[in-house]
Amino acid sequence: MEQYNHKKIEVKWRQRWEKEETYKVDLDKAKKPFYNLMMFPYPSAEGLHVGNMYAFTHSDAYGRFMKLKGFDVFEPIGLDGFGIHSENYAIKIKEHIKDVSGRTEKNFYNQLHMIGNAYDWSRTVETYKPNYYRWTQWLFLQMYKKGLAYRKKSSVNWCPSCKTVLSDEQVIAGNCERCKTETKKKDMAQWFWRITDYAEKLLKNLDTIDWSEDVKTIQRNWIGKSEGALVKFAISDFRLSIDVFTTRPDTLFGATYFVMSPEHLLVKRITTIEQKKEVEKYIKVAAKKSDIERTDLAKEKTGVFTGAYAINPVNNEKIPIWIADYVLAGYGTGAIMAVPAHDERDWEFAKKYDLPIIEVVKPNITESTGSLRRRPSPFKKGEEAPPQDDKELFTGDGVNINSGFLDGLKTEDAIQKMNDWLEEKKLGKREVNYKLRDWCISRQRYWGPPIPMIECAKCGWQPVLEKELPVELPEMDDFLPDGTGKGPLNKIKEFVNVKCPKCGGPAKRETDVSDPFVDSSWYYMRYLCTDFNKKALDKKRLSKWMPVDMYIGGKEHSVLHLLYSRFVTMVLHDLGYVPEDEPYKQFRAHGLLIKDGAKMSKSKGNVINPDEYIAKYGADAIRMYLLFLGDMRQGGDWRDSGMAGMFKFVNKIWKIGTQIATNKKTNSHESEKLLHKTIKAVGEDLEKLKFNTAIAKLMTLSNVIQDKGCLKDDFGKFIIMLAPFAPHLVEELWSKLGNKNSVFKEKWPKYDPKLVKDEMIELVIQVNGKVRDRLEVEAGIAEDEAKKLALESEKIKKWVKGKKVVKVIFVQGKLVNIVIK
Ligand code: ANZ
Ligand code: ZN
Repeated sequence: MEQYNHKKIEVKWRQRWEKEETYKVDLDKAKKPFYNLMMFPYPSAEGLHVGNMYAFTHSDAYGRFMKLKGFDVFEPIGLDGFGIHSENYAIKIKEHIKDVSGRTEKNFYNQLHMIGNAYDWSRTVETYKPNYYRWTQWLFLQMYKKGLAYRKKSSVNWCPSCKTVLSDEQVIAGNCERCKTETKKKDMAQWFWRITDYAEKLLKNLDTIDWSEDVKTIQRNWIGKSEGALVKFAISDFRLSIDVFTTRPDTLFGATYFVMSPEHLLVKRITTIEQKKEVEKYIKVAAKKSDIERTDLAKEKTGVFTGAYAINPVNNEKIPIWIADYVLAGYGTGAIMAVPAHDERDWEFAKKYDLPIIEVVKPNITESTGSLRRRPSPFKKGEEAPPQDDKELFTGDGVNINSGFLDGLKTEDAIQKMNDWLEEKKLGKREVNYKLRDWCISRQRYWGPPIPMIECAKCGWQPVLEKELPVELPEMDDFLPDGTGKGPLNKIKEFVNVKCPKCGGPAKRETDVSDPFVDSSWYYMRYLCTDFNKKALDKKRLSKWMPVDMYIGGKEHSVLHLLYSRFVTMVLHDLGYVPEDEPYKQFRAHGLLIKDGAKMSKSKGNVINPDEYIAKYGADAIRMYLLFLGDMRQGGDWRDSGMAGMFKFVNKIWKIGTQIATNKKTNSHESEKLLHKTIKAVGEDLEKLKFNTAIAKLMTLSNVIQDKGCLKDDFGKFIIMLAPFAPHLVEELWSKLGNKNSVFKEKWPKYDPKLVKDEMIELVIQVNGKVRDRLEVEAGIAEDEAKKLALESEKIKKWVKGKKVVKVIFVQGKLVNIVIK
């Protein structure tokens, strides 16, 4: 018998697909459009990582399944080639980034061909080519015109190793998302995109999109909506007042001191001469800490008294003003009223500096939700504790005490009443705050699209005219960032010195480039419009194809790419360029692929190189193995033994296939029933992206077919189900069965409902022991299902109507008895 020659077979089919344009979609004529998207890869020169392949294979298997279900599946691919990772690699190997990029692209696309995905290769997109980044710059200009792009000096995140600023989303637990170096805060003027204008919409729309729940939760928390009030505190001995943001205006009677962030602009003004030295010292120390350190609950609180006092507006009490770094400059108003009895941080601070504590909310015994913490008493038995120590920290909702006009009210009512009171007296107002900050998009690096702005001494910042786009990235040899805070482009005089687009006078170009996440914030729409050279996007095209039907990718982009691209889509929608305001109808996150229980990493030497394995086992066997490893959401653990096992399975299918094709064992009906059950079950699994269980079911069926044989036609149905996973192998077997066309021109097989049913039995339904109905049901019917059917029977309803059902008894395979009173 002919051996399974994966090398020959896989190349043969890939060439045929290409020649016959099997996966090319006519975007305008497609009748049942289905946009199947996988995340934009940013490969290094080493190329395809098996982690990419893991994600892509799942996405592709789903796309192929939808194609077999009769959809016109558009599955594009491209390359996100701009960015620091590419640049750093070029620096490392001492080659020019342009040459490296060209090579990377070639190698990467070759690899992508080899894994056998159903890509439409006629619509690739590469972010570093002028015909793409021209439109990325156009996007900047649209933002600018809408007032959503602005330049501001502020305290931004600086990565000392990448020598550039980063957005808040790119700082993960204090470290650079890319190189893991600890970031610093630096005061610099940068370009921002006003994503905060869309905070409410970004939050609200989450309820309308079908995404992995955990990713939605991460976005909700990141947006961080919080409803509260702004309260005005007058400053004693000054004609001045300072606002605080609080989520608990009901605790105002318990505000016993006031805290400003060390960076608050009014600190210098109110600090007394006596306290000046200490305050200045403290400000210096605080400036060195990251926000993460400052807000870490486990860290000991520190602070300094300013010498000044604020007036609590509800009782006109003088309360001391401190500065402390647990209050952040960038949130709310950068100042708080401290309520130590009901806020954990304030509690610790008050204990440390011996500040007064007044309890104003007590737990509502019947419905308390918060936590009550009594500190272990430092006093021995018999000793008298000072009165302050029987105070308790209580952070939950409850009932007000010691609060004048709020006494006796429940927290939610107390909040409303206080807010009404504040608004009436003009001492405050209701306020909504978001944690989300504007997106800092400028980068002091070379390998990105130059930001299309020009600064004129006379006219200020001016946008480059749209017809002048692209602002081409000039060639330069020494593109290393120098850490001065200026991008490398600043070194090229001919690039920098230009004429002002407005007055024609001498002006200077912006030399920062934009964040690579800007490139990837809109690529999925460009895939659909690569044939338009005079505009970025074509609305008619987008109406037909957007939003993306299924997007599969990593969770690590939850608040990066997945949030940015939603924002950009919303803006372009509001500007009339995009018909819908959400980019992805469905998003499913996949888990991580690991190796022998550990994360793959170069230092451990356990990185799987797909090329090597493809050469040894063929792409189909690897695809099958990656899909079989575990549930997509959980990720999987690669083991070479498992890979070898899957290779055996692929060979077994080949063997059965060649037998059936030569008419051996083709007159048996014995596997028919299982075939139809499998068609039903595998279809249901694939709808839910449960590739591993689908493959397991096909393995079971293959055993039965091997044993008992099957009709040629039925074997055809079996391999169509395998086609999403092992497309080359199935094409070859399909043609061996005598078919002329690609198997992907076929339809997903239909099951015969009669054959998927289990044996039927007669289930007797009794009411109080008397037979009142008989139902035909599957022999294996579950208890719940049987009881439900019994109670829904029209005949039974008559007997049960108006009575109370006391008990329902189920006897497997026999009867249901309903006991009524
Ligand atoms: C008084 C109070 C009493 C508070 C109480 C809480 C409990 P979220 O939910 O995160 O919005 N806060 C306000 N601005 C702050 C800043 N810049 N840095 C640090 N903390 C700040 O939290 C809002 C609460 O966090 C506010 O409500 C304020 O403390 C504090 F029993 O005000 B609260
Ligand atoms: Zn000018």
